[in-house]
Amino acid sequence: MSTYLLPDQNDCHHGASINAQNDIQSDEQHMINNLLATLPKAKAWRSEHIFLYKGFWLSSEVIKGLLLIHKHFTPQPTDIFLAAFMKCGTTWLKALMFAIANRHRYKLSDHPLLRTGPQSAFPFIDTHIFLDYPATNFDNLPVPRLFATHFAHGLLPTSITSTCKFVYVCRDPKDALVSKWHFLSKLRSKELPPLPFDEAYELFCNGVSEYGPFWDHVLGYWKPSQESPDKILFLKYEDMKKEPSVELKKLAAFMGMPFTAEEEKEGVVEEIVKLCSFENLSSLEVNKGGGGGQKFTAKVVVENQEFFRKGEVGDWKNHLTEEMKDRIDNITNDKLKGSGLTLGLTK
Ligand code: PAP
Repeated sequence: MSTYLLPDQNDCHHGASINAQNDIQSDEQHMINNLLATLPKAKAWRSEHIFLYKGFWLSSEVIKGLLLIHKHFTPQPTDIFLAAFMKCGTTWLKALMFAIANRHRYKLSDHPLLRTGPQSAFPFIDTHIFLDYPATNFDNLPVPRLFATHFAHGLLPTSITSTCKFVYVCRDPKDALVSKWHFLSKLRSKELPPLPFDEAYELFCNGVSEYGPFWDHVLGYWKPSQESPDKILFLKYEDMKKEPSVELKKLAAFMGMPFTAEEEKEGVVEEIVKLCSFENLSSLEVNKGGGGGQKFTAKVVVENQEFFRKGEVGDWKNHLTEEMKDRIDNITNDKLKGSGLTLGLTK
């Protein structure tokens, strides 16, 4: 059963009547199986195969999640989605957004994030939607309801993308690749041979990895963020590392909860930055293997500690040769050309 933090009740089970079974009705499962049978497939990083669905490579589990979101999720205009490609900053942003939204409910010195991993701050909808199916009920979540997703903008129902605000965080693709390879290598099915880094690199450059292609994902949010900056806030991991307070203030204002002059004077911004910093969160017992984590499928639970590795900009230098770096930078330059977006060291 999934648990999420709710105001004034720590660690509440969320949902009015949650069914912990992965209880997809047989006609729906049948429909999903039929769909999977028609999709092109490729080597996955975690499991055996990923499937090409509407231009993006997805695991069978999250395709199921996506179909259920389309069928069952009713957005509210106050909902705020945190969207990102894998390993670009979801854990960090989850903590920050939760801390911003609930700053009048909790004392920062005795904050639930000190006892519970950021994964529990709010639901990762891609899988949550089917873990609790068919009784998934998000009505208990406080307003604004916060959701995280790795789905590309174009894959989500327009009922969501036209109604809700999105915070998108992206990162130098070289660091996202390295982080993703480490993460999914740990989760990779033991029945499969390990995925060597060079092979993962090749797949990544060809766009083939869970939720990829990376560049299409980023552009899918970048373009609408330029047209409607009030609807999509586009953040970069690197900017957040460099000037966390500046980015945090931007984030709070976008969420409709700007810091008051008094809060700023009292140092609330800096305190939230500190609470949610890699150094602080990764040193907490609960994030060092002290229990808790994120349930991805009925069988796969990822412990909190797996979401904290180095938390640095530029770790790609320890994994990529000069030639590998140039190739990926060239792809990034090509793909982003004319968009006005730069990533990593590219121009
Ligand atoms: P997800 O896609 O599985 O949700 P996500 O949280 O987006 O993962 O990314 C994890 C990365 O963010 C890790 O990067 P690394 O492998 O390069 O180290 C992780 O260390 C980093 N990270 C986690 N929490 C923070 C934080 N509070 N501040 C900065 N970086 C963080």
